[in-house]
Amino acid sequence: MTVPACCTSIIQGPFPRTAITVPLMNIMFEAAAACASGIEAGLRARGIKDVTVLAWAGDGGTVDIGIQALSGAAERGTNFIYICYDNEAYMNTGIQRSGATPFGARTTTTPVLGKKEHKKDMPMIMAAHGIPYVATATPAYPFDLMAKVMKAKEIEGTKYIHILCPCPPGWRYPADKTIEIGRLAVQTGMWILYEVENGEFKLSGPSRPLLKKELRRPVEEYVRLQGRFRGMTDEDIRRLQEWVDEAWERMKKLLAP
Ligand SMILES: Cc1ncc(C[n+]2csc(CCOP(=O)(O)OP(=O)(O)O)c2C)c(N)n1
Ligand SMILES: [Mg+2]
Repeated sequence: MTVPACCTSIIQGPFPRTAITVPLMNIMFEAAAACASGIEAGLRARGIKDVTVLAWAGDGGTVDIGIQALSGAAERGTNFIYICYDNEAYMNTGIQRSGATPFGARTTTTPVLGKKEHKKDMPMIMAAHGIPYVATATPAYPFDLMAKVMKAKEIEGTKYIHILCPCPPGWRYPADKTIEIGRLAVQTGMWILYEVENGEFKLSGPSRPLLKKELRRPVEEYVRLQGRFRGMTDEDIRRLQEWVDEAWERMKKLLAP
């Protein structure tokens, strides 16, 4: 496993008190995919085939600073799984906005009015690399998440999984609402659960009925539960809703008939 600077660096802990039970390299912020590429090449050179190489990085470490190393690894077809756990800001250093922060969210670098740009669509960027497997997930649907990781493990080549991870202090809500907020992200359509297998797009269980707009809950329900969105005006919420609906229209065109 490789882990760049992020909140996981804290969970993994300093040797010998690590909570992770596999060999792990804590690497520079931008280098998760580059380091994992090196490990994969080393294993290949030694003829070792029964080890899964996993890069595990935050959204800042993936969609901003780590994107070039990740894109290079995907272009080379590096045989590894790259997981981005996305709490939608640089949380370890105290909530700075990232490319993955959604429109309207207040962070320490987008203080009063919230972020004015929309979230970068990283899973689609990875799908455009033509890699064999891309998936989105959230721990609010744990069996869907586990099934995707197990599937990725059996596929040869570059696999990318993007996990939306609600963060109580960063999103400003009580911790016992974590599952509810993860589910609302999906039910409002803010976060679409899908897989791209060899170029073929497929919606995953909880997102499948939501192609019908009337079955999606309004994004306002998701926004109102979180303090980070407190600065949003009604017009902002309308804009966010429009962005969600447009994402679904694009998804509709990509799905196999
Ligand atoms: C080159 C570099 N710049 C800045 C930092 C400081 N830094 C450490 S962790 C972090 C935030 C990481 O954000 P993200 O990747 O989203 O992971 P999270 O902390 O949210 O889990 C930053 C800015 C660093 N370690 N290296
Ligand atoms: Mg983050």
